[in-house]
Formats: sequence, structure tokens, C-alpha cells
Amino acid sequence: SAVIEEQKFSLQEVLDTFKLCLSENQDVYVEHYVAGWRGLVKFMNSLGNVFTFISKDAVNKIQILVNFLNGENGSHYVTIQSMVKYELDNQLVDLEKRGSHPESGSRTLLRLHRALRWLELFLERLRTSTEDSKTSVMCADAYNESLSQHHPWVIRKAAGMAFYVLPGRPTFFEVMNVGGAEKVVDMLGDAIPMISKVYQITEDLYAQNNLLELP
Ligand code: 1PW
Repeated sequence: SAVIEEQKFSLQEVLDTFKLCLSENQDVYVEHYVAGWRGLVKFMNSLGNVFTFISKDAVNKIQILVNFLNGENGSHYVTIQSMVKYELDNQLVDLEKRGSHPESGSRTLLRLHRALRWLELFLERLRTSTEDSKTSVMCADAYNESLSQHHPWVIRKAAGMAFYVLPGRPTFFEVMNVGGAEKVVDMLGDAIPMISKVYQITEDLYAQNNLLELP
């Protein structure tokens, strides 16, 4: 029925949310960034229980950012650019090692930002994959090329085990709820450049401010 239809998860909707992230002057809206991540978490959870350990951390980090956004200094947290400037100007970021500001918006967003690179690489592999490609291999390759460099051994091990039990490509495409394989490829071709753009703008901002290694 129409009601059930509406409740179905759609990756298209999630990726559309990321489209809303960019303002006219290329600032990144925290509200939409976080909403995009909420959708990704839903997606991960629909892939199976093993992913809840992964999504739990993302959920925590989303919540930290939402709390800033809804807090008394929320007006400074509207865009990633204004957040970074506000936190740096007011010494609200632990720069060298974790101290009195272990959960700044800047260091919290950096973790999601690194994970977004993984997603970008993974989706690109999925886009160019063939029927007999293995999602577990694509996911692991994307991870090893990006996020894994920021993770200690235990996390890398656990992540590797989660990838191993990922559903196959057909199930994956079904859960995405986009349509046939051709449609998935089209949608990804549309969405990936936009995710890349958000990623690159954030990366440049962090690089300019020397924040890429925040503890
Ligand atoms: C199928 C689509 C998947 C795309 C989403 C990728 C989400 C990746 C989250 C991995 C999290 C693994 C477990 C948590 C590790 C944290 O220690 C780590 N967090 C992240 C997001 O990398 C670092 O955060 P921390 O410990 O410095 O607060």
C-alpha cells in the first residue's frame, strides 16, 4: 500500500539531503550534514545487526553536533565554517592532546568527515562494480584506503569482520530501494560528485586551519 511505500528507506533521499548541505557561497550546513548522516545510519542498520557497533559511534557524534546546534551558542554552529571559526577564536578545541574540550564540534565533525571519504570511495566502487563483485571486498578496499589509517588495530579488526558478513550486491541494491542495477548506477553517478564536493570543501577548511589531526 501507499503507506508502506512511504516508509521504505531510500538511499536517494539520503543523498538528496547531502545536496542541501552546500550554501550559495559554498559553506556547509551542519543541520543537513547531520541529517545526511542520520540517513546513512538508518541504511547501515538495515544491512544487519553487525553494523550497529559501527553506527553507534556515528549516532553519538551526530548527537554531539545536534546538541551544539540546539544549544545556547547554536547560531555559531549553523555551518562548518562558522563552527570552526567560533571554536578556534574561543579556544574551545583541544589542538594537541585531549584536555578540557574532548568533544569539540570540530574534532567530532572531523571523525564523520573521515568516514565520509570511506563512503565516497565505497559508493564509487559500487557504481563501477559488476554482478559478481563482492560488497565485502569493495567495502574493505575503500576502508583500507581511507578511514582505517585513523583507527587502532581493534577497530580495524572489528570493522573487517563486519564487512565480511555484509549482504551481497543484489541485497544491497534492494535495501537501497532505488530500482534496478542501472538506476542505482545512475543515482550514484549523480550523488558521488556532490558528496565529493562536500568532502573537499571540508577537507580544505580543516587543512587551512591545520585541524586534520585533531585528537
Ligand atoms: C555502508 C555505509 C557505511 C558508511 C558509514 C561509515 C561509518 C564509519 C564508522 C566507523 C566507526 C567504527 C567504530 C568507531 C570508531 C571510533 O573510535 C572512531 N570513529 C569514527 C567515525 O571513525 C574515532 O572516533 P573517536 O574514538 O576519536 O571519538
